[in-house]
Amino acid sequence: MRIDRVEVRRVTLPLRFPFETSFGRATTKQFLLLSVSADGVTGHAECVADTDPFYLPETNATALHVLRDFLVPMAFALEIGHPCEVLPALSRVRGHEMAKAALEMAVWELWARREGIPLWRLLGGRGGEIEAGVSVGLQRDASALLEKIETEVLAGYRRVKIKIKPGRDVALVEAVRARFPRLPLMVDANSAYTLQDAEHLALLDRFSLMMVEQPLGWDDIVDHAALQKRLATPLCLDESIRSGDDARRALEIGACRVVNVKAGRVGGFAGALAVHEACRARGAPVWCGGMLESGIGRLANVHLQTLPGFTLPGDTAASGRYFEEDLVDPPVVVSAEGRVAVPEGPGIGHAIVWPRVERASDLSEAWRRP
Ligand code: OSB
Ligand code: MG
Repeated sequence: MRIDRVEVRRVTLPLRFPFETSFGRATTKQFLLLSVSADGVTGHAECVADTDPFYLPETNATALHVLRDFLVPMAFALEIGHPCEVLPALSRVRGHEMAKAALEMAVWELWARREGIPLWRLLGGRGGEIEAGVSVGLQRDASALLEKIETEVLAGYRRVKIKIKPGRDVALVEAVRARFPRLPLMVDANSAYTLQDAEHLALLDRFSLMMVEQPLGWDDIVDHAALQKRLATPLCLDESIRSGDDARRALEIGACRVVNVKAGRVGGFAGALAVHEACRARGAPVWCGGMLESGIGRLANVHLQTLPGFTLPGDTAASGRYFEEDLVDPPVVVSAEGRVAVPEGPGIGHAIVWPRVERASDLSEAWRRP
């Protein structure tokens, strides 16, 4: 297969409420939507880069630049025998995993559509349902946090993750534990601490947390390995894992015991499959993270986490938690039991509502194979 055309749109959706982490506060979600066409079939994928480089170095602007000037021209030159060939073919470009992933994942989606199969089948997963967890941002105070968690638990979510940062950590977790003694609970610091905080972070061991996600440097594994030795609670890495090799190295040195996989952070589905394999081979559980995606990226996450190594609920909330109106029809919904149905239709399996996409887009660019 040769790619004929690639189109990118920049889409902005208002968030239903601000989402605050240790690195910032988001009130809107802006992302690039990639559409890749070959032989009259088009596949779509959402880029997980943001407007700012506060989570990882890429931004929507860098992703657009690297796609336009490097990745798309390289992709036009490929004769693709299977979507898993795309990521290795882009390896001359160093880094820029999010830009690569958007292009790569659109090729997988296109491939599934042209075969008439759901993405999960192409990825080697299974149909049925997945278990949904929810990521709760930093709140005004402990009582606001408890109220928010109450709402999410009543909505059915099977696992709650709360964001922490220095000054807003141990006491908050203590309050949540007192109110929800048996709730599967974890925390995510998005790199807000240093190894100096090891003793303080060890105070979290009292609360039977499932894991502590990315407490230290966004590109670190060595300090995380030192911290893991001083913590009984498993560490989970998010930002630091940008390839299957990163996952292998992190597990080998004991930097974590669990891995958060976001295909968009590891170069796409091939990267996610490699991380999944590295973890499976070492008996480490993986789970699927989220980036406040619209339904397009959210459904890609649903399909990915049907693979057997995904033994823990992911950050895959319902469309309606973040967006008044999502870009897919039907929207992604979470059942009262905290489950999401895995689509059976071709590709991501839900229809994209193009008039909504067009209304939310303020920029588009398209390229044809020369
Ligand atoms: O660290 O997992 C993270 C959102 C934006 C950037 C980073 C993260 C997150 C989340 C939200 O935790 C997960 C979701 O999409 O619900
Ligand atoms: Mg995280």
